[in-house]
Amino acid sequence: MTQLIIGPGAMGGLLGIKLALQQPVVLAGRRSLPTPQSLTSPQGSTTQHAVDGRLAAALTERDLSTVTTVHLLTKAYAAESALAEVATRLPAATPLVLWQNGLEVQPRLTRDWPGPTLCASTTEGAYRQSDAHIVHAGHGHTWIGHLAGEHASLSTELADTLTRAGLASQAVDDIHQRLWHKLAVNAAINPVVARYRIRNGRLAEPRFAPITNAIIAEVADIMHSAGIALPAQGLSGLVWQVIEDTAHNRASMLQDVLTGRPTEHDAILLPLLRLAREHHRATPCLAAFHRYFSQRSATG
Ligand code: KPL
Repeated sequence: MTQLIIGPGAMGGLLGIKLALQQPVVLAGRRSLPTPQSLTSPQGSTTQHAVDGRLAAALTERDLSTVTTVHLLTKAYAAESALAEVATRLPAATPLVLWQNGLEVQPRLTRDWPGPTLCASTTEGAYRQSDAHIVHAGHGHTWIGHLAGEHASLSTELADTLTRAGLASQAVDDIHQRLWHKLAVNAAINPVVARYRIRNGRLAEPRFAPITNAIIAEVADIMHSAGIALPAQGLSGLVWQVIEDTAHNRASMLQDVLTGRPTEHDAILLPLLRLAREHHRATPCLAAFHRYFSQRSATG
């Protein structure tokens, strides 16, 4: 009954620590983690947790023989290669849960992975203060489901497990739409704040608001043309609400830029650009941001 977590970043570490209070957990990554790990709660108290942190490539078939679920929490661009490091040594058809941003990797792995493949979308707030210290900055909610609405009982079982571990979760049959809404919000915020190196709240300033609104209009047009339901309050309403709620945040893509990591521009922008091409929609802003980040990553 072991849960394997691949990608021991902030959210992977938080998930590992929480689940380990109930059942065996292996936290696997490309480098080993110090143990114990400190976890600071949203209320500010810090606790110490022994974790079974391992190098993914060194895990043997025997280490993996009791794995009942794989949670993949790497960045989107690293998901498939990280999974490939352990895939052939896992029990046949092990259920897989994908926690990535965007919608690049989820359809591919749902098609190719031999076991049931679920997607998770979360609003839990967490960041790593160091290799040995995770801060759970704010409680959120997690939704779990299959892209085509299959595996309902497995989704419910997993959501219950996460909820018992202290991460409020719910199984849903519309995870595809929820991932699209998250992608739309990310597309309107992340490229702009990462390019101009600003916190989310500054998007409301006269210099940046027109850019944000132009992206919102392009994304809403693409979703509408493709028949993807827009959020109840409209895309603009949702995006500006998230900007207000996260005004002090450094968005994930900005953090990637500031720490010299690759950005998730493909995972966030490519599904939109592809859909726009399919439906003959114009995307000058989205295409310009995608070009900017592609050139940036090509030149290092
Ligand atoms: O999810 C986010 C991110 O940082 O990637 C947003 C919604 C942009 C909040 O910062």
